[in-house]
Amino acid sequence: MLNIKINDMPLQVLEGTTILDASKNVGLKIPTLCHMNLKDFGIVNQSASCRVCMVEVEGRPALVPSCSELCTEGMIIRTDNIRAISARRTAVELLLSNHPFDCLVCPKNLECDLQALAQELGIRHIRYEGEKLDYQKDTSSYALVKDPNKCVMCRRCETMCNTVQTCGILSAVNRGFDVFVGPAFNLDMVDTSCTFCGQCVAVCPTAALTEVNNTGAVWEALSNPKKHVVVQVAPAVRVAIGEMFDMDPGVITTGKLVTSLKGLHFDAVFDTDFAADLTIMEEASELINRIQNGGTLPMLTSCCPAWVKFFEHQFPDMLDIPSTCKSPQIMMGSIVKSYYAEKMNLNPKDIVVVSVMPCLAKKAEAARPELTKDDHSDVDIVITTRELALMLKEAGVNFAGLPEGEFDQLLGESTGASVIFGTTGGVIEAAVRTAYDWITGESLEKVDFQQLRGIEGIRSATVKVGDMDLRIGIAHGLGNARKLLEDIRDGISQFDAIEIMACPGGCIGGGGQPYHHGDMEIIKKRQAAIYQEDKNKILRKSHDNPYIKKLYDEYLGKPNSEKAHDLLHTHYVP
Ligand code: HC0
Ligand code: SF4
Repeated sequence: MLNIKINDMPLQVLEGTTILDASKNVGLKIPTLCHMNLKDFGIVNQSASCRVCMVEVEGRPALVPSCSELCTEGMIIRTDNIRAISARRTAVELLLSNHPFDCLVCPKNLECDLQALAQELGIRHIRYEGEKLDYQKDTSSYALVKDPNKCVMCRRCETMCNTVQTCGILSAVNRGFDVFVGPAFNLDMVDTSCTFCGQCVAVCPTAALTEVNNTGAVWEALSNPKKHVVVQVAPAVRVAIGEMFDMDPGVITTGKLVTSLKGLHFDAVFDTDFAADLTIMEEASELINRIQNGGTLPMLTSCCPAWVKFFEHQFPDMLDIPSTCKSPQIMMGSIVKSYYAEKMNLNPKDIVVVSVMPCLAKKAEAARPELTKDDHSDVDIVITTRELALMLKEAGVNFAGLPEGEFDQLLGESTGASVIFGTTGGVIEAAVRTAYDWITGESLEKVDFQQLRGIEGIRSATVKVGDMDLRIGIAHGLGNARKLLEDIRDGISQFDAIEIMACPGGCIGGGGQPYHHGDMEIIKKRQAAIYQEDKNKILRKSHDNPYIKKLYDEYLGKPNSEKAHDLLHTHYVP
């Protein structure tokens, strides 16, 4: 233990503690900008580049950045004197000196960490206003927009992309005044091996990285009387959107969400969870088929589009391992434009499928040519949780006060198995619930598989299914996924089935969710809410969903039938 003093307060701290953490532990707030410490996921950005967290240490001629400076025995620290406060103000003013002043129309208005700091530090004019950068925005992708003029070189995105996701897309381009973070040679994002996971967007403190905003396209579709506009909502949206309306993290808002969408006048409000049940029917059948007929094992889940992009780019030699199932969002689009269109006597070309997703990669997924049939896409427009919240705010909806609504049938019923898709470990748990019943011919009583749950980056468990030991691997975060896949390729790990989700925590931590501003408790609360929603359901196995049975009886035949393959499966491209 070390003995230190902060602002005259004597303290004991463990060796290795930064001044910032020591201060935080006793309730002292030091402002930060570049700093990021997502402890539960082992994610730390300690570039100390912004100089916003400067403090005074007795005996040191210069101020020190509290985020990277470790406490030492006898250290005497002041976080609150005028010298430290002035230095912070100067650091922020220098950042603002070349920052665009378009806060009113900026996509991060009221969500921007730099704006919040300027407010917190009482900055009312910029003493050093100077030359501005004038780079083109990169709008090359379906998923994200990069505006180098708003980059403050905090390097948070770089840490997420390179250290956590191991994608290696983002690093410093140019030097001195001209510097910003972007891909090598300032390539367009679409020409890189970006997975569009959106984790860089999730942690960017300004609007240097934001999602492509598709809300205009949704408003336009809704106002076109010739279009039948259907909306679907992903599992993780319902446990997060409330945060945008001052509700506590982890509040389940499924019914309010449905009511809000009906209020926007969608012609039908469907649940991606229904399609998640459908995915399990196809995926569990594929797994059993591979196990019983000597097919390729392990089978990897394929519903996370950033993960799909990642393995296409990084493991082109292993493209026979992933399941061929389309993701639930795409399965829903495909079924809407076939089964539902037939039932409703609609021309698929007149239907617009809108998805509300916690994810940016879902925007890019919907545009994949492999997911286009007879000249129409399965899904037409994807908006994030944040974008839907903004639409509802535009419409003046009092979300927290809305009554509970019910999804529309035929594609609105779901089981607990599908809700847990939204968290790491959930897809594979859902698959096990169905595979167990199908392999053993018995009905599984205890459907909670605690051994598959948790937040560690890589997990493994063996589940007894009849006489068989089903070996399961789980990873979330692409760096963890890379490690798991390399171990499989090198023969170090052997599994039958593997679930991978690109975002830390799974979809609950997706790049399109309300900003968590580094508070991991929020992700944990969303996860707890997902499991609670599962518990609240009467039906908790996908194959028990009566509308899924009806879909197979009336239209698809059996899982993995020719028709099911045509509509619900895909292929991957290196
Ligand atoms: Fe997910 Fe999904 S669970 S990827 O995280 O599988 O985005 O929520 O919608 O498609 O269902 C995201 C969330 C989905 C899909 C589902 C899967
Ligand atoms: Fe990297 Fe993901 Fe951002 Fe692409 S979207 S630059 S892969 S963090």
